[in-house]
Amino acid sequence: MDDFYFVEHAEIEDIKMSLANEDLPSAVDKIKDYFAQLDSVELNIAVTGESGSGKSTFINAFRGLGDEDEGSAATGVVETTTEPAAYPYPKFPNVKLWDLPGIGTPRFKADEYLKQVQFEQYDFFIIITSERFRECHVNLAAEIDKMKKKFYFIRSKIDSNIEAEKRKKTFNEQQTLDLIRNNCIKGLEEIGLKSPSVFLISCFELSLYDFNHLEKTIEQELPQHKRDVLILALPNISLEINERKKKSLQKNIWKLALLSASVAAVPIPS
Ligand SMILES: Nc1nc2c(ncn2[C@@H]2O[C@H](COP(=O)(O)OP(=O)(O)OP(=O)(O)O)[C@@H](O)[C@H]2O)c(=O)[nH]1
Ligand SMILES: [Mg+2]
Repeated sequence: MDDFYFVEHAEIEDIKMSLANEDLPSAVDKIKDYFAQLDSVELNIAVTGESGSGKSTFINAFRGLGDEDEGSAATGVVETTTEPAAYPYPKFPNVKLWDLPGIGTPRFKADEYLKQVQFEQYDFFIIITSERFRECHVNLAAEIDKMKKKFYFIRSKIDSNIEAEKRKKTFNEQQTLDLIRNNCIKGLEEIGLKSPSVFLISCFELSLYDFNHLEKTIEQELPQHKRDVLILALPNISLEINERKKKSLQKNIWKLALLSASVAAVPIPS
């Protein structure tokens, strides 16, 4: 599957060859194989952080579900997640978000934690905090890096901070966001991380703050075949995401057109 990224170009050439040789059925078979392969691409996203940081709420939001919708992750004010639990996208079951147990308990050890949650199965990790980043977050990030996996830092519940700051006469939203971001970055740098980036998110207001930027960054850093699958699975929360979906679909339109044209080209028995 790792070679899939390169298959696309080779495969296009292959289909062209079949067509040039006037072998429509074999070109059609190749296109069918391509779509079957696309259906089988798996993407596993691990979501971790301290208990109560908003992991389960983020998972629901990232799948376009409300906290009380059918199939959503349980959320609440008491500790709810103790085992990794998979939450597939309703229309793309091979794309899964994993709700991992909370980190940061006194006995927390990053290497043991990663072993316990079977880190190899995830494509990348999302590390969430609703406050400052602490040593447990950085230790975990360092350990994930050691395992050659990617991670993204999220500072959650930004809506609560904005609401609280609004009560001040000198309130300025951009300044508040910059302050939170810089504070998080400084905290991460102080405990040993170089040039970290932090995404500010409110799961209650996805179209605000850095949600779109986070999605775009993840997409850009994924291999091509996984990128297409993620784009299609994401909820339609902004015009920008819809545009990206459109582009991704447009890439495959010629294949679908050829498939449908091939139906008309089947010889009719006398
Ligand atoms: N205001 C605000 N509250 C949030 C946000 N995200 C989560 N919450 C609230 O924070 C509380 C904890 O959220 P959960 O998603 O259950 O947290 P968790 O990290 O899954 O917690 P555990 O399963 O116990 O580890 C819930 O009451 C959520 O409604 C957010 O973006 N904004
Ligand atoms: Mg939870």
